[in-house]
Amino acid sequence: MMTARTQLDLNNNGVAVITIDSPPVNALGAEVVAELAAHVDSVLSNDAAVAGVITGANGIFSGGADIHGFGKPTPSGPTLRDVQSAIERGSKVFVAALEGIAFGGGLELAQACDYRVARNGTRVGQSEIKLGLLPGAGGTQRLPRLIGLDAALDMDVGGEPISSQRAHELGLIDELTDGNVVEAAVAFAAAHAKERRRARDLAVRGDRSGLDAARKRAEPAERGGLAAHYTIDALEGALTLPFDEAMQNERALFEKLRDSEQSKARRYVFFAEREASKVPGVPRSSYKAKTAAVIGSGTMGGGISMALANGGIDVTVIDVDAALVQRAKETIARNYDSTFRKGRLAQDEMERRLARLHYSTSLDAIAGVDLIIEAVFEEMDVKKDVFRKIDKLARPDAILATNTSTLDIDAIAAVTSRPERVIGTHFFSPANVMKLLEIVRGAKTSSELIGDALSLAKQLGKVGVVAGNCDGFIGNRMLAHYRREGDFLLEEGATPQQIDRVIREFGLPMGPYAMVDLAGLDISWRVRKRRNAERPPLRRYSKVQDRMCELGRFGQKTGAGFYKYESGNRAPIPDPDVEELIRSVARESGIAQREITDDEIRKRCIYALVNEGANVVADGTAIRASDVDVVWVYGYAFPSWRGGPLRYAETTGLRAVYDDIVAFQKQHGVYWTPSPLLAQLATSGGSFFA
Ligand code: 3H9
Repeated sequence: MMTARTQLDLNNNGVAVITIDSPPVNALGAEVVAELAAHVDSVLSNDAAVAGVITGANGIFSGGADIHGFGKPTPSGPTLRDVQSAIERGSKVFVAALEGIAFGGGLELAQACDYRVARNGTRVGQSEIKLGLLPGAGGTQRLPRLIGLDAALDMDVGGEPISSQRAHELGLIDELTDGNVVEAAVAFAAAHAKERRRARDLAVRGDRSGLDAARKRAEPAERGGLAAHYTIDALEGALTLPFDEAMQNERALFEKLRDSEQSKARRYVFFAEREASKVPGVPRSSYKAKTAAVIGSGTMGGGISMALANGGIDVTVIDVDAALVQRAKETIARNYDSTFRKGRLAQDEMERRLARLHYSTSLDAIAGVDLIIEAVFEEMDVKKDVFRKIDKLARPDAILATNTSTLDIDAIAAVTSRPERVIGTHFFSPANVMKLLEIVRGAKTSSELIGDALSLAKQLGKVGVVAGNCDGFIGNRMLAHYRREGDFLLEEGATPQQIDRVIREFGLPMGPYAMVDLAGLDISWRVRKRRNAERPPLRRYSKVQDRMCELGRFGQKTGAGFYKYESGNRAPIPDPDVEELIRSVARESGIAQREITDDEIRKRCIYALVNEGANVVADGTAIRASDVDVVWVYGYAFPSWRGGPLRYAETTGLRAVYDDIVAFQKQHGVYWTPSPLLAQLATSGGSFFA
């Protein structure tokens, strides 16, 4: 529970200072807002006060409205909008003193003040859209009046925070300071006490051209874009309606979003992400690595090295041969340069990151570093060999991590003298971009090390999810079922392009076949060969992908996979040869082809995830159902507006999902054995999240 508190201090030569002090992020919950309202009234009615300053305690202004409050009945007390109106109606100048962060409703509170003073380094943002909301306290009305419509559109629809420096350039912040921001704001308020400057009185700069373009760019409303469309509608009100009417319009749109399934799902993901870092029996850690070595300089090794350098860690990239190391160095430099050219990375920051990267052909470079991540070929013997060497050279307290996506962590740890220091860190490709880090605990991994790995994930700006040690862990274990159904559907008559379209329409950015073409068919071929040895011989098995691999169709890198690719172009082109190959595999396997509906594709691919997701929870591979959803949202781009596979199943109705799975079992056999956990929840009216 947060302790709701605000303070009022009238001892600043007539400038009253109101401090929001409600850890952890000074969220504006009902109690905080009620106290704020009372303090604003006292400042306005106190003749000794010439002006007011509003600030936040503990180095931050505010993280915005209290997100916990959105699912609850509306409280009867004053709202944030009432506080804003009181400031605007009153006769005194208010100055917001910003530091740390001012997000969402926090930034909107500041916009209702006459002026804003910020400490350098503050980040400000209208982040509501990430929660499927829109700024509901004037962020679509005061903001375009302060910084112009196009810049407001960027902030409201993009949702990314901007620096105080940029906000100053845009006119959102009136003064920057390196010193004490409250003192600076008090001085500013005293100096401008007679100069009211209400955002609501300013004219909106801009026209509707940006709005029209943004509408075209936005995802369709029914496919995750609801908040974007409503935000644009609310911003349009700044051009077409008087201020108070536009505010009412904004409020009505905000309430519709707050009650929408898309926003509920995104808010669920917000809390699920934070929950994932809380692991029973694992102590909270504030571990930070300073130095690291990554063994293996391929796509994964290079991406992981960049992720580490981005997190402020000095990294040595190690590979056996100088040519490989040189190639990695060039690829990394090219990747940074391309991000810089797209305007997503400042030059000085790019240079700092590049300076953190070192290269070596000798394993000796791992001696002395805090963290070692092995990212060599996905082959058990190769990994074991590397770990034997690491064990001899690494510092006793170093973290020994393996970036495997499927292999047994315990078998790898067993070749070392310190299995308690060995952990799996499964990065997702491209590792410098994807937010998920699966942290795989071996049987002997120490709890402290798991805590440190979760803290490391945070240092890298990633979401860490702890997974048990099994083939594929959480994500890839479920993926195998999704892919299997895709391949069976191909044999039964669907085409790769049909399946990919259905999955895209469901909300993933890529279907399974565009994805496998991108990742390379050879990667999963290797895993399949290993798994084939374990598969009961009479079980149905699709040979489609093996046949493609035998023809050298490894995907984009060979110009052909499930699609054809023109040289230098990543756009997939449907290929009649592939359809013929699939037909011939179906004939050989005695499978009669038929028309497959989109509905069947969606259910068989997504429910395969749900069923295995339930097994993953039941056997403890995932600590909780929401961890499964976090893995799928951040590792596989499952649409966050659906919340993840298990939440999706719940909103669809567990009973309905279960009944379909039972029907699939009758038709297709053993692969569709319903998860006992799903069966139990579906038949008893239970919930994964109870
Ligand atoms: C809004 O403002 C609507 C308005 O337009 C209209 C109103 C009418 N509420 O992330 P962390 C908790 S919508 C409640 O680990 P960090 C969080 O759950 C809101 N709780 O720390 C966690 O709790 P726990 C718009 C919140 O330093 C703890 O704080 N605002 C809120 O890495 C620490 O969080 C946003 O979208 C909140 N608003 O990052 C901002 N925010 O320890 C959303 C955080 O129990 N928040 N908590 O797990 C963030 O982006 C990040 O949390 C923040 C801190 C940058 C603030």
